[in-house]
Amino acid sequence: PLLFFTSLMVFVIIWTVIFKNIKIHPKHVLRENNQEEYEDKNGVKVVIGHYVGNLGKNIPNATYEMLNVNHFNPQPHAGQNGTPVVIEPKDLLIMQQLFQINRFNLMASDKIPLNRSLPDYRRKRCQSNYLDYLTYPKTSVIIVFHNEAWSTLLRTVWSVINRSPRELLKEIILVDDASERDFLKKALSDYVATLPVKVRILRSPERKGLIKARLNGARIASGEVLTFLDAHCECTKGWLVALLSVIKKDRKTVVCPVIDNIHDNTFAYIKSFELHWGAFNWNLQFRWYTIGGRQLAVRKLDPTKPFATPTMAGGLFAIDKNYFFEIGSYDENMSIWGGENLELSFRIWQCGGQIEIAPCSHVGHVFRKSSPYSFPGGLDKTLYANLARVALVWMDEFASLFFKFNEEARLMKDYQNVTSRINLRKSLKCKSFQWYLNNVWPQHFFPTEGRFFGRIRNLGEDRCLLKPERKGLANQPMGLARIDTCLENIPDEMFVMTKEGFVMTDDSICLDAPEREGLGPMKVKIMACTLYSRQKWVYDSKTQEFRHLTNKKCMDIYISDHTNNELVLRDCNGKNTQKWALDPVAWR
Ligand code: LR7
Ligand code: MN
Repeated sequence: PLLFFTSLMVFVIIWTVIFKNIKIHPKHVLRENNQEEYEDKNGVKVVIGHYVGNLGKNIPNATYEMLNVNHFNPQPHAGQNGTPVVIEPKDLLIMQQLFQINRFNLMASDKIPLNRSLPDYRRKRCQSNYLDYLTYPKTSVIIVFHNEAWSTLLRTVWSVINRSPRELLKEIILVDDASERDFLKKALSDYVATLPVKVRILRSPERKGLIKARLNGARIASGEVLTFLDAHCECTKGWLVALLSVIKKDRKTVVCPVIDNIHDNTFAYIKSFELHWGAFNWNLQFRWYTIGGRQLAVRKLDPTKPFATPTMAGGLFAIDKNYFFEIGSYDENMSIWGGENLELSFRIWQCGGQIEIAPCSHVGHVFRKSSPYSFPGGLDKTLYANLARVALVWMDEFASLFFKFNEEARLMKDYQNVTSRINLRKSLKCKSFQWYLNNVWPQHFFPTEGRFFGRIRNLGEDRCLLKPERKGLANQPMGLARIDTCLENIPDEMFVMTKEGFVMTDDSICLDAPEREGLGPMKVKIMACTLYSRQKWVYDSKTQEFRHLTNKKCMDIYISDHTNNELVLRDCNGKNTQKWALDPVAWR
């Protein structure tokens, strides 16, 4: 058998070298997947992924033909080990044109081999965690796409093939959501037939959107677990076992990887913080915030242990297939893009399941600044209609808060028939949204029972607190609006004050001031909520003073001239600029 095995190996290597035209050094090892492994001069192990059917070699290059350019100029070492791609100055103009097609740097992506190597991003301890992986449930990986680029789509596929134990990977299902590019038709079908893993392609005859496309993929999946990925991801070592082990322990836990960033311009792989979880703001936009105290404690004890998250980003997660259908899969009346991640998250938590992030699972995703697709019927008919459905079905009285500040969604709301989803909620005996906020996300900034919600108005100067508009809100001075413009009912003027004394506004922003005096007047700022005592305040309804809990000073307005005024802390003096009214605003 040894002789047979060696001669087989020799044959395989000769075959690959001749037919795939790869020259390898005698001391190098060529793995089955065309990744070459060797030790460099310093004895450091190097892994290089060779080209395996990038565009421009033998695949029709429709996107470039559209622009009438043929730029493809392979760089075998581009992007290896997650490094950034450098584009030569002479190519910059074409690079910019190509960028528009997918809203990421297509030229850079196309230079990187489809099976580029990536470092192991996990903590050391993760390596010994999943030794019993052969007992885990098997999975179907489902990837939906609409007009995706060849190189990003197939690099996603190759990263799954290269970095998942074959024993756990039942199949990869690609769902083509009515793409309009030729190379995603026959060329793709022909190419996937050559892959060492079973890859099936489902085609939607018309554009359905990612929600219905995923549902179609899920229905035909033969794996016990469904693992969803966006079409521009890269899975890193150990990503799958860390997900499946969670589902093996409890089939009602839905699990997400840590989502790293593949830079939209350089395609560098950038590891992200493991200290974030998913939540959302008053506009129902998905947001990453710092994880809660209980989860921090879990991480301190064991940073490899999965921790709970209030919501998921939506694109990357694994779920037990039967559980997925038991709890109502997706809302089929949601179209194209958006909102389905919150709908699924609320449903899982409110109906008895849970969502976790597995820190030993790292998957990269190309984050883009804008969307390359058309939204048939416009954004209002898709995203806002989807979000209106989320609110109507799952958010109880808090739906009114969302509709109050979102005209687009408010206009769509009366056209939604959500009866079947409400019935689902009843039949599953799901808990209330208030329960969800209190128990799953106690750090939330929604106006639940016993909290003040409204404007905070200064009596001396007729101004009210205003969340500054600029991005990157950390450590900025609090804004102040003149009272005549202060009645516009915009969310930036709304504050929640909790029983514990935190003054919070949308996006987990809190009123903050230093505990001890430094140089100059103490400024009141806004900061990401930490729920530490420096963010605690006491409002005295008799004296109408707003005092900082630890330094006992009073919130005051300091006006130096007409354009410049600031919120500061001063010794309490009973003057009118230290008097504040809390004006409640009705939202129910
Ligand atoms: O009509 C469409 N049909 C599709 O098949 C529109 C899109 N798609 C595909 C598309 O090709 C892609 O593979 O759907 C996938 C998601 O679309 P993207 O990548 O354009 O959007 P995104 O990355 O901004 O999407 C995030 O939000 C979406 C809301 O509907 C989905 O939940 C995505 O899965 C989600 N992506 C992630 O969670 C990855 C991490 C991003 C974050 C945070
Ligand atoms: Mn995406």
